[in-house]
Parts: sequence; C-alpha cells; structure tokens
Amino acid sequence: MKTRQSRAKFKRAQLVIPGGVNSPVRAFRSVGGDPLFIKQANGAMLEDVDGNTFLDYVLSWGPMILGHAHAKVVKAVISATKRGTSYGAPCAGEVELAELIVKTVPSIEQVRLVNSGTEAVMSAIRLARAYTKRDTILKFDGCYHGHADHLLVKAGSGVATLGIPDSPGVPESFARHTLTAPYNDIKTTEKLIHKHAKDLGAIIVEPVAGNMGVVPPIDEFLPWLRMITQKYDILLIFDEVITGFRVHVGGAQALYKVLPDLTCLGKIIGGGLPIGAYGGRKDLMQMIAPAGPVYQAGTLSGNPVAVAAGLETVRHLKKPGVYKELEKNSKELAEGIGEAAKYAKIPYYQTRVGSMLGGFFTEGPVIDYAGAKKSDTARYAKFFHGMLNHGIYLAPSQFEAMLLSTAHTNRHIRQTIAAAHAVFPTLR
Ligand code: KE4
Repeated sequence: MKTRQSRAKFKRAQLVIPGGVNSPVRAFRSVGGDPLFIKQANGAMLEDVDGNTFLDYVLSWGPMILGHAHAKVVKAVISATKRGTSYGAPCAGEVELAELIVKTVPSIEQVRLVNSGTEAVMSAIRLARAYTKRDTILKFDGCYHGHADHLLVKAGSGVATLGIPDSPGVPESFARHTLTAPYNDIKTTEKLIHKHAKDLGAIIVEPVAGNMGVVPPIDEFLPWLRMITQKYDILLIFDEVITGFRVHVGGAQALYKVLPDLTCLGKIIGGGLPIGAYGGRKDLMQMIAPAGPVYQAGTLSGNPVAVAAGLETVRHLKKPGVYKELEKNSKELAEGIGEAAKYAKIPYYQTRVGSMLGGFFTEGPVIDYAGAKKSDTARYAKFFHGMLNHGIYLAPSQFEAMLLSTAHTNRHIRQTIAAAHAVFPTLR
C-alpha cells in the first residue's frame, strides 16, 4: 500500500502538533506504523492522501452512523452555514434538537447542549455534586468519560482505596474524590458504596462499555445499579456518548429499560460536527445557570451548523426500519468474522450490542477491563494491519469499538468477512 503522502504529512504534523495528531488514539501508537491522512470520505468509504480507499468501521469514533457526507446532512450544513456559522444567541435549531432529544431519550426531560462529550460529562458531574452536596463519584475501570481531570483516574491499590491520577497534571486531591470499581462487578461495587455512601454523590457508567473494546452489561448490572443508587439516594449518570442513538434510537437506557437520573450524549447528535449534551430530570436540570446556581457555559454551545447536522441525522435515524437494517448487517458481520476466526483456529472472543461490535484476541469471556487486558494486543495489531491491507479500516486500538453505518451495504459486509478469512490465518 502506498503511504508516501501520509508519511510526509505526518512528519510535517509532528513539527507543530504534539504527536502529530489532535487526539492520541489517532496516532496508531498501539498498533504500530504511521496514521493515514484522510483526503475525503463518502458513505462507508474513506480515501487517504495516497489514493488508498477503505471501508470505514471507525466512523469518526461514532458520529457518522449515516455514513460520511450524507447528502441530506451536507445540504443542511451548507444552508445553515449560509445563514451564518455562529450567533452566540439562541436559534430555532438548538431548540428543535433539544426537543427531539427530550422526545426520544426516555429519561431526559430537559437538556443542555455543549461542544463535546467531555464537556457533557464534566457538567453532569458538577450538577450531581451540587444536587447531592456529596463530592465523591464512582466510575468503572476501563470506562472512559472524556479527559476532565477527575475522570482521568485509575483504581487505587486494593478496592477500598480512592482513585489515583491516571495522568500527570491531575492533582491527587482531584483523584481522591473518584472511586473505581470493576465493570459488571456487583459485589465489589456494593462494598464500595456501603463504605463511602455518606459522601458518594454519583455513579457514572457506560451502559455498554465501548472504551475497553465493547463489553456489554451482564443482565443484572444496570437494573442493580439503578436499584442501589435509588436506595442510597445517589445519582446515576449514563454516559451514552457512544451508545446514544447508536444501540437504539433511545440509547442503551431504552434498550435495557433502565432510566438514569442524568444522561451524557455526544457524537451522533452532532452528525459529525462538534457537540455534546447532558440532560435528565427537570428538577436537576433546573439547577443549571441561568435557571439555577450551577454554572456551565460555552461560546459555541447549540451552534446553528452543528445542530443542523445533528437534526438531519437524528431525524433520519427515527425513520422506521433504520435500526432493523443496522442490526441485520451487524449480526451478519459479527457472525462472519467469528466464523473466520474459528476456521483459522484463532482464539477470538466476540461481543456485540446492535451496531457496536467488539472482538478480543483471547478465549474470554470478557466482562470487565481485567478480562479485556488479557487479550493479545500484538495479535490485534497484526489483525489491524492485515485488514488495512485488505481495504478495511478498523479502530487502531484493541480497546475501541467496530461500528457500522446505514451506508454499509451487504456487499461491504461480505467483503469484510472475506478479508477476515484471508487475514486470520496469517495471525497463527
Ligand atoms: P469527546 O470529548 O471526545 O467528544 O467525548 C469523550 C467521551 C465521553 N464518553 C465516552 C463513552 C466516550 O467514548 C468519549 C470519547 N470516545 C473516544 C473514543 N472511544 C473518542 C476518540 C478520541 O478520543 O479521539
């Protein structure tokens, strides 16, 4: 595969951008090699600056569920742009998108638009702390909720201790307010809650984990979390930045019928433009300035162009049959890849929730981060490059998701399965 142009651009990028990328995972560090610079994208396809084309299963990490440059989204963005790109004042589009979110996501009665998932999560946590007047939060190992300081925290040694910073620059004092527990581990989580109940204000969870690879909740996990948080008067926050409008039009909360107190959204609701949102019970959201005392603001929040792209995307997703088609293709793809691994006798533990697919190079089962970390990441790197050479662009990390769009056709699915049959045997 020719990569001269990408390599030259990457060299140039590293002179002026740390690591040559504006977000670490794009740098291919965990799979090796240099990142490809994308020239354009359309539908399910990417084209890089050397003219190589790929079937895209990253979809900009989630937003592009309708595929790239969807005609209606492009048209909406162009016409919004012609009316001005930002007013810093209310506009009809942001109200329409808020109304659509309120109508579609079961637990959301009011919502605030922001500019990223990180911003959505940090605002939801500030609100939860203000409402409960308790500062400690609990997150789960392997779940990622953006890069706000108090969430870049890893498990302290032993379960009972509070978190420790997972990045330089995060003060110990911040990490001290963050507890971590293993995902899907009810027993350990219960112990932590009992021990810290008096100052535990909120529990935040990815209802389907998408940042340790894809790890679904075990059946009792989410209902139990809802029960125990109600029992201890702790707020339950669902981080649906990936799962929102992905695994179900109403998100994971609609799929699993478990309603959190607050929900964080992002990605899909912006149709590929910068966006985030947090919302939930009206009594909580009414605490947000200027309605209430909890401050949160943003120059480009509710941006007219971003909301135009988001509106077009969400309106399309609400059409009948969209998720049924996504489910059919995703199921066929997952089964096909699984068969290819089995045929090649390569241990490969698969997970899937709707059009969110995961695959770990380990016998499995994988139900938490410790299990995910047992997977053979060197083998994943070889698989990644093998598939890339067959024109299939997967996430350049074992700990991400493989995502489908409505632009992925059955022919694409069969092409991907054929590539897997060619690549798996080379991993022996
Ligand atoms: P952003 O600030 O990147 O918009 O969203 C942060 C975030 C919050 N919550 C969840 C569950 C997320 O997955 C994310 C961001 N997702 C990663 C990929 N898994 C974005 C890719 C990147 O960091 O470049």
